[in-house]
Amino acid sequence: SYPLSMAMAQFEPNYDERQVPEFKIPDPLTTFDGKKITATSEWENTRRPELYQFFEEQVYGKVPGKLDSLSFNMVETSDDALNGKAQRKQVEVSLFKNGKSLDFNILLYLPKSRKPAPIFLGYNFYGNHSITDDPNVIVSKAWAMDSEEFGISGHTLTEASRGVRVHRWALEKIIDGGFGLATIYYGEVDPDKNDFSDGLHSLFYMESQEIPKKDEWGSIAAWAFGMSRALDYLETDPDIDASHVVSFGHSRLGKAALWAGASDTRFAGVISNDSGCGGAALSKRQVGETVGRINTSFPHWFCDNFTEYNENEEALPVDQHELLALIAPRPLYVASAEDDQWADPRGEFLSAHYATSVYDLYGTKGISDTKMPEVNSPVQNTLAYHIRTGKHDVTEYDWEQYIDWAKRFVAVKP
Ligand code: GTR
Repeated sequence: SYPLSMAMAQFEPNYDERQVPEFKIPDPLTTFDGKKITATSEWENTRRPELYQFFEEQVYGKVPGKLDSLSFNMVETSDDALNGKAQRKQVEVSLFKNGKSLDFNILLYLPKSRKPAPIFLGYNFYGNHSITDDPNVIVSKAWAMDSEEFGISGHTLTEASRGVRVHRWALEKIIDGGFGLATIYYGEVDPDKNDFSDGLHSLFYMESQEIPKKDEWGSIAAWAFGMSRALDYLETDPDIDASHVVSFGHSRLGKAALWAGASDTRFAGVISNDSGCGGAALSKRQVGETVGRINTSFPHWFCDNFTEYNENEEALPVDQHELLALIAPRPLYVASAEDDQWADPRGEFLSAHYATSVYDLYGTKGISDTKMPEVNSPVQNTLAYHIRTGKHDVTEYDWEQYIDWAKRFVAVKP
């Protein structure tokens, strides 16, 4: 391979290990001013807060204030879902701030065999009705990304996309495993476009403000905030074991699931499915998608301060393994796919490995090996990792691992 010129490097993704720049992994257990952390109390009182603050102000952006109020409205419910195995609920969550409001809908399936049930909570890309063939699931009226494949045009969801993402949600397996599933259409919380006039952000503007400030939230932080508000609802539902809610997400929504888990310690566990750049993958490796590339393609995902690291990853005093470390010692599963080199599977693996020192500090087990496991050979500890065969997606195989792991590390049956 030929050395790339600096200008080309911005546009040509690198997949060659030999071209990975040399860099020092920032030590999760050394403070920014060089103090060694040796006790969980020091981690919790000193190091974790400074790391959290960095990610908040320089990467995802701060939530500017608190809601005035929120309310929950049970829109629909059935005791006879999934051939009688499950209970279905559709709950509208309304958020109020500065005289404005925003609604989003949680679709819930709960196993009738286990009450209260632990839950996987995760966003979907194309509407709650896309995850199941169940004709009773309400079609969202929110803005959607057009998709020829799924028959979505005019940014409007219709019956045409019912069930188009069934394969990404192993619903029967989840229910049979004794878990519930809660999902939300992410476009109801913040439409995925570079437009800050709509979605959650607009509720929080000071007078005459039109876009978030440089250190204020982008869309990922808004989606994470939405997950926390969904958790507020789950805590009120007696059919749900809200102390065992796992935040789950794929890709951009995996980035949101990680940030939700880092910023809200009520989440009992986190699953990052192929989250890649700005998610589980180390930024400093610059393999596949880079900070400059993601901030250019998706200028609304992160806070504006993050653009200071475009083509400048070496200036980052942190890396994404320290985002993972913010979740410690809670169970965390990082998963990659072999054909998803854009998300840098090796960078996701190493990130889990380098977060392990914080799991060790708590006496929990992470990924101590520096060698990546073979494909389809999960390593499951409190911190777990797998790389499966196949492309950027969520598969039955992924869910089989998540369910097994969650049974062992998150919600152990009495
Ligand atoms: C890609 C993006 C990734 C990932 C992915 C997805 O276009 O570059 O960071 O988020 O989309 O969400 O499927």
